[in-house]
Amino acid sequence: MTYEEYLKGVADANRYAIAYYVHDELLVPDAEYDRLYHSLEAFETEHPDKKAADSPTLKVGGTALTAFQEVTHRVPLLSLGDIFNEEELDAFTARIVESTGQSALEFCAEVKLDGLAVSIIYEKGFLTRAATRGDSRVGEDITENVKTIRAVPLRLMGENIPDYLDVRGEVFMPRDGFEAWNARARLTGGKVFANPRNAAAGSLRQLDPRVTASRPLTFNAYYIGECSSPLPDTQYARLQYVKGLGIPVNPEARVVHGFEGLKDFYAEIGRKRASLNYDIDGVVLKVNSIPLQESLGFTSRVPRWAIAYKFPPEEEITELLGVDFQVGRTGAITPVARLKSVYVGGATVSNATLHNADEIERLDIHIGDFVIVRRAGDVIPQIAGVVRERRPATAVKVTFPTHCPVCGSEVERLEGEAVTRCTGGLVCPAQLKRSLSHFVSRDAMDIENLGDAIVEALVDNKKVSSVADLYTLSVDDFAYLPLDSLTATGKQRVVGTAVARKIVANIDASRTIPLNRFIYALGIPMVGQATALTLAKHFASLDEVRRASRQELQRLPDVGAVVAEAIAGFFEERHNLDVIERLTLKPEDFILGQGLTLVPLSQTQAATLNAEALAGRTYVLTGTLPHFERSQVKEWLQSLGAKVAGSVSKKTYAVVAGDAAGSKLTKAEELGVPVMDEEELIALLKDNGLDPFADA
Ligand code: 9MJ
Repeated sequence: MTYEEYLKGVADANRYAIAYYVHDELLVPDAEYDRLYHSLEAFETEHPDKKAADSPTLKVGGTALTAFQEVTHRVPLLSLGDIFNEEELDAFTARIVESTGQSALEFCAEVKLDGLAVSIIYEKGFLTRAATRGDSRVGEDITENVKTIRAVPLRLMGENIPDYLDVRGEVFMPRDGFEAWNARARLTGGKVFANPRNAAAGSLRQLDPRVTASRPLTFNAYYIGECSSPLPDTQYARLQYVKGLGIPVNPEARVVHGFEGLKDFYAEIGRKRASLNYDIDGVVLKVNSIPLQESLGFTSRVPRWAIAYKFPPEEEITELLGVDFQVGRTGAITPVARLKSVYVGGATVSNATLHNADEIERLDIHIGDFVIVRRAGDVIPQIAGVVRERRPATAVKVTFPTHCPVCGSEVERLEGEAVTRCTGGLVCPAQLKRSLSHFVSRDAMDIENLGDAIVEALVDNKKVSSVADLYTLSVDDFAYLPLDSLTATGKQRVVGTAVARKIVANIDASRTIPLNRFIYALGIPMVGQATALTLAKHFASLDEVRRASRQELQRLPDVGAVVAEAIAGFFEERHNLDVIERLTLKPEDFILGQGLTLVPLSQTQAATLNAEALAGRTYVLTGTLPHFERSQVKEWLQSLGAKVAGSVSKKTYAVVAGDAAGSKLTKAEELGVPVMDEEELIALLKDNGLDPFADA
């Protein structure tokens, strides 16, 4: 690579990054970007003296500092006044109408990002300094840390780059990055953050920029503190100007009119709040015209032309009443916090996950503690922290049980594992109930009418001690099963003959089942529908899957060492083999005298499938399709290498929508994600060698 080629490579890489982070456009595939990046790295290793000041390789972070330097902001960072209701909004707009004499006011309405305010200075187009807000006049120099944020360009882009620019905005951690970071930290014993704001603050306050570089931070600009070039004369146009220089701005910002426009914006963002990929704590409303802003000026502390209109919080304090330990299908014991009900993040919360034993230790949580509950987006409620000062003297430390709360077997925690498990296996009624529920579920054996209440009753009345026993049950076994609930007249409710007949017929109908569904139904740890399908496609029979070595398993797509270990380990357990044998051989005690028949994938499917055809694409299914079940469509798409997700995002490749499609379709339309109907889906499948009508 020549020096000229290197410089062009740097410019290209930066152009791709700005397209991605600022304009949400992918100009080249990831692999192409990676190749370019590595070639730049290689050149820099050979010619360290020629390394460009805006090379993307600088994003990994340079040498560590010993302390942060103070910096005095040439123009102080603004803080905003807060309002909480419509009356206060009315007062805010009325004041502006009165002092400007204008009634048709235009505002720039923005979301209020909940991160850390920073000032970033560009000189002659290059990022030269970044600082925290501090006390608004004096902050800390965090230049090296901010330089590692992928969304922050090291060099501005475009034609008329100002000599000097001080741009302000928020550094924050997106929710997906925060969740992924914490999930990993919980597995590996790393640093767990209470919320994305703390995560962003903690990540920026690192003396070693390489640590900051490892955290999924991003940035949105919302204000210009100072600029040497003439600027547009509205806030909204200034945001577009900043965006044009290659600095990301939040896409929700827009111009609205008058009190009604502000009210609508607040309501609309409020509805959208849970589905955004970042925390916001309100909206920021700014008079759009800069000359009007200047005429309005400041009160002693805050501008008269802008206000923060806050949302109800996504964190609240409540009391920990107790901790339950739930036992899952694989014996994993999950602590669940029972809370005094509290309204938070748009819902009443009375339970929150405590994840595992480490989390209980980390929080040093006591029954009777006041805890901070966080409920943001569609993630299950979490305990973000404990308010230590409010711990009552009577509080009792929570300890993890040494024995299973359901069956009394010892619990064990394997080396390097985050979870603690009950060792009782299917002797444990809790595990048996969950195994049964999974076994009969729609994507597994699809045995209808056999809901959780009946499964509970079967186990509690000792009608079954493994999933194989299902096939030995008669109509009478079900008909007189007592259910937990009472009838309206206070009598014991039972399943009844009509439902019992249906269940037995449905059990019977499940005796012939595609191999992939059966593998999934077994509930092998780490084996979901996609992996089950991979196994069924690769191996002709269950026997072959059972006998496959760890090495053989690892050669399959998407099967790593951990999954291979889980599969092989499952088939090494005596009681699992016993259950499978009873299910698939034809023991006399089975009603109708017959076990299961496992059908391999049909010839048409197995022979023509190109398992990579749709690799890298994520589809979302919604609504009712005229001819096919969603679970069937999901299998087909997965068999062609696609992923099928439950919710729509910018990364969704397409949404397959049937009748009565709801919010997912709306979301797809909002995000501009392509939508296909069943006919288009059939064409797609056929184009890739899969005829959906062949198996019908
Ligand atoms: C936040 N936090 O998202 C401002 N902010 O403008 C937005 N903060 C702000 N604007 C001037 N969108 C001072 C603060």
